[in-house]
Amino acid sequence: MRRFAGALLVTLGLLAGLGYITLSRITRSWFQSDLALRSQLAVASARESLASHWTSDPTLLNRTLADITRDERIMAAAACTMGGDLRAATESYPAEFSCRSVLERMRGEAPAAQQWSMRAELPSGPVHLSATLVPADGGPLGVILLVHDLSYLERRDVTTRRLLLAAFFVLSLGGGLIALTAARFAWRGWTIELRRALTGQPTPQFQPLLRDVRALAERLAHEQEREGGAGIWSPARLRATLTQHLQGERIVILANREPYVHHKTPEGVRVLHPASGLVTALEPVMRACSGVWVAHGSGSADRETADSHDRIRVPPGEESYLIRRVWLSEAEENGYYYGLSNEGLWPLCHVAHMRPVFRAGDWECYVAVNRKFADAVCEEVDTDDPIVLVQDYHFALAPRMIRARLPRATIITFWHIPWPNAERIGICPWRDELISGLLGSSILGFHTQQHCNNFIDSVDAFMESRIDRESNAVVQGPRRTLVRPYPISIEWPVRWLQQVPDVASTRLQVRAELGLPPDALLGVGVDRLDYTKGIEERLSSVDELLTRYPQYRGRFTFVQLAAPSRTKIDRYRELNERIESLAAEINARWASGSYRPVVLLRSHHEPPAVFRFYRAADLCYVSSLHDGMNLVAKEFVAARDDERGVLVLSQFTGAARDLTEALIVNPYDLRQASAALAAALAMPPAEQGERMKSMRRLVSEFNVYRWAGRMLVDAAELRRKERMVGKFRSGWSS
Ligand code: ADQ
Repeated sequence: MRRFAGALLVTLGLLAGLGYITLSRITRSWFQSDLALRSQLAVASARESLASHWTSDPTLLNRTLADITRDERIMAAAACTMGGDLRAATESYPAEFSCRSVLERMRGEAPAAQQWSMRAELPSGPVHLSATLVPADGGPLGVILLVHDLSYLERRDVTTRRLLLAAFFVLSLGGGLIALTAARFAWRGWTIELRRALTGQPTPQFQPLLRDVRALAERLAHEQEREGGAGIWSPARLRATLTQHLQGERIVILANREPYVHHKTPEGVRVLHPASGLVTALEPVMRACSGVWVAHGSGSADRETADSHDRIRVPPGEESYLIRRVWLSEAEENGYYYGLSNEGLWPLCHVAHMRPVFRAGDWECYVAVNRKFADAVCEEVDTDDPIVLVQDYHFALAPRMIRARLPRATIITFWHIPWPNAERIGICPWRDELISGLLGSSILGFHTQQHCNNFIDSVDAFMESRIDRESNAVVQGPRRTLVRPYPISIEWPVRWLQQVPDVASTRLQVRAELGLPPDALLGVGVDRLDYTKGIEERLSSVDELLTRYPQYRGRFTFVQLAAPSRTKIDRYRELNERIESLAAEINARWASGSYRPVVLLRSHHEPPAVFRFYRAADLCYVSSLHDGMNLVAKEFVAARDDERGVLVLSQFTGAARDLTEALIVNPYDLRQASAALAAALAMPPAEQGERMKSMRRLVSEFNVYRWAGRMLVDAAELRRKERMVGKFRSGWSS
């Protein structure tokens, strides 16, 4: 940018210099012809007087010459005979210009001319000398020599130069400023700058990246084109897609977590909805499509509620699909779930500075459990070319295992967490097996293009295969695996909202339950208690907010809903303790009377309870240190049908690419995050409305039915192609 501004200044300097030289030449030549004309006019107007006094009284001729020199710029005048004798001259006439010498030069340089002139230097300064013939009937009477003062011309030159210098300075300053502004606008995204300029937002760092907005717009346009622009995705449209593209085939989902967990309680068996992004996204899809969900039966009452084939029809009261429960021993669960999946793969894939632990025993369990689940899937299918949706990092090996038993199956695997770069994945002792297992899929989905790129780079680094970069596919022998981004989302509208009162009443109720005044400012965070979610950073930002913005002390309360998660793992227990003591520390620092800035609700909340908090809050802060997507952000947006409330969102979530109207922050930067919280609390309702409206439009359109629909449409296309190739092959061989 500096080089560009420098080059511009030099160019402007050269232009100004050239301009000056040209201008001064032109004005000089104009001026000389102007003087020559003046001399001619002066002589012509005095012609009669000159002619009458030429031969008579020299005193009168002198007076005529003196009259001519009344013109302030004519210094002196002389009358010469054609023979070169002086007839008369004003007092100031310079001796340097004798009649003879001037006439000689005139005759030499312009023999036939009526007038001749030259520029000359006298000790007093520059002058212009002109010689003009005095016409008469019988030929010229003589010559009038006029000396013009040119020193004012020099003075005018100096003034012109100064003016030009000033103009150059102003131009270069203006040009420099324009260049810097243009460069800044070009580099930082002119729309962001423009919007900020228009709305006067004080926090440019919270603004989305233009690249993401553009990518989003392109994605929308592309999808609308492919899907014939058939409007918003809904359960009905998803069902229609299944019928249209896949002849209404049922689908089999393989996921570790089941959508309904049956627990024994003193009051009897209770059904719980687990706190899981995967379940949040997939359950509505299953309701829309029907089929079987194969999962670990983890509830204490799961066995007694399942039938003899380990199946149960759900949702309770609206039965439309099956859960097939797979039973795991404690050792299997420890090795496969807690060990390899959550102490190995989870920290491996999230850049949250937690070292992965790889134990050979855990790996053996992981392989065995993947086989167990793959077998269960094969038992549940009703054709030899079923559609199977394999979910997440718990089942990296299952796609190849299912493929081995059902070669014609369409296997769509979705990886719900980030896929790291090849260097990082390279530290896993079983990276080749993991990648190879995933390549058993027909389609492999990630939330973002970046994760797809990372996966393809990992294949490139560690596997024997051909990469078709044109169609983003990995080819191994006759098999292709398409690698595609499918950003996950939530159902729209969210069914739980029917059980939650409107925003105004929920605001009052929740504040009353928390013992807060009705006008208290409320922030909310909702997470599984996991170190990738940045809960410590979030609470520290609240602390920083109260330190730097004293006006919120006593007025702002942050409620953190934290569902205990993976509590068998030491790190999760330690995190739990750290968060508790951090909350206590912050509360001790800012407590006054009954006021406590942090309310920690460490328990699982059923979805309607979670949505109550979204509705009651003034802001929601999602501060993940790394997150595949993050559905909490989208749920908050879905909850706010009043188009109020501000989402503060970590730039390290997949959601930050879609929800560009949130205040985007780096959660590690406590100053920035606290400034964003302050900006959210002070944001005028109109701006909140604009941002929320735009995010709601996006989430409603990019809902989970679209996520599933797009994958199924891609699967259908693939099946069509494979069937066609199969037909040709059998034609060739017969
Ligand atoms: P998760 O890591 O589980 O999901 P997320 O996407 O935020 O994270 O979903 C969490 C879900 O659990 C939400 O529906 C939320 O409402 C619920 N929840 C959180 N805390 C709760 C609490 N205290 N009580 C009850 N419910 C709670 C993984 C990836 C994400 C990805 C999803 C879907 O880590 O990046 O978005 O899968 O692909």
